[in-house]
Amino acid sequence: MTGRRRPTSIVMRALAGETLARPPLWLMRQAGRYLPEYRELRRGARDFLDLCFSPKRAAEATLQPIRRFGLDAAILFSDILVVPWALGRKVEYREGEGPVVETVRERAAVESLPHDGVTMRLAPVYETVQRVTAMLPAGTALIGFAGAPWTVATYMVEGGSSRDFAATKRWSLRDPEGFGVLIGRLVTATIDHLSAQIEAGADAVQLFDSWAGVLDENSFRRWVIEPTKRITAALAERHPDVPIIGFPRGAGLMYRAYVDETGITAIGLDSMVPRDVAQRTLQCSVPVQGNLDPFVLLVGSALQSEVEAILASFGGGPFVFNLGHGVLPDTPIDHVAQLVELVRRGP
Ligand code: 1CP
Repeated sequence: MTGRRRPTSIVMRALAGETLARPPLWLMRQAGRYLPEYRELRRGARDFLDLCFSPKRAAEATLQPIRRFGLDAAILFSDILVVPWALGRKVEYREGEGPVVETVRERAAVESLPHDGVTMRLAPVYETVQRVTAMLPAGTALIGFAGAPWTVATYMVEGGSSRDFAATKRWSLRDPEGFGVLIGRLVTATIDHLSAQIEAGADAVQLFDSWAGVLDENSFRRWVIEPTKRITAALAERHPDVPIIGFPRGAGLMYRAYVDETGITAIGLDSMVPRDVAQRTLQCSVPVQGNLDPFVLLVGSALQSEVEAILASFGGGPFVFNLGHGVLPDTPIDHVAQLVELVRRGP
């Protein structure tokens, strides 16, 4: 079972380093609650994980934004927390509260996690990939994804979302070896999970390191760069032609080391990164993706000028237009349609 390749997709061309007259466009969290058709689909599912693990419905959620806006890539409908779930932890999504994860806070708990079976438990996700692959318009790429080990670890250690990541930072500083065992388990699970998505048909994959920005330099090297490097090395061996987009949100001045040292193919920029710096110091090495502020899209009044500024900064090199983080649930659909129009029209 080998994934089909979509050499005609402009996303794949940009990720391969080509500069295009009009950049490809997709949006992080392009599926989800801002779409009425998603809310309808969600009502029909028992809970969010049920939706993630129903291939037919998850495929539908993946395709909804493609049908509505004709974006250049679809992103698999799933979540980063399916990996802790596949490692045997309870995961629940409570309305208005965010995810709740059964905690892992010491080495003994890590050692009790199952050593294999992750891809077996996540088989419905790969079935979703196969379904989407069969239904996508030619020229629309399919992006698979996983959370990066550090970010997934924060949810497992904190038990959910966090403001200060206190428990994770304490553990990683007090007992780096024990915490390192958790990171190591997540590295392995992530490699297997991404490989299975690629084998089912994903054209490219993205690693979401949403909380990379909260670490000091040493910790960033140890818990963000090193694990990412191990993942990209293993994937490059198994699937040498599949691009890997790294998204170390909030990495700031560490973006450069991340690009130089991890082996990722392309870099996702958050909205805080100054574009002139990113253009000079990152786009010369790898294709860039980003970085419209999701609030600019939500409010709408500065949309045109921001899109023009982004195209002016990055349009002269390999570039994939995206947001700097996910679409916010209150974003008006019209604003997304306007954004697509503005990017298509070009500078
Ligand atoms: O109520 C609902 O319907 C659930 C809302 C929702 C959705 C639509 C969650 C809960 N996850 C998702 C899908 C999802 N998550 C996708 C696929 C859809 C798409 O992108 O179009 C992806 C790529 C994710 C990735 C994800 N999940 C990240 C990384 C990106 C980011 O936003 O930083 C993270 C951190 C999560 C965890 C998560 N899942 C859901 C919530 C509410 C959260 C917590 C976010 C937080 O702690 O702030």
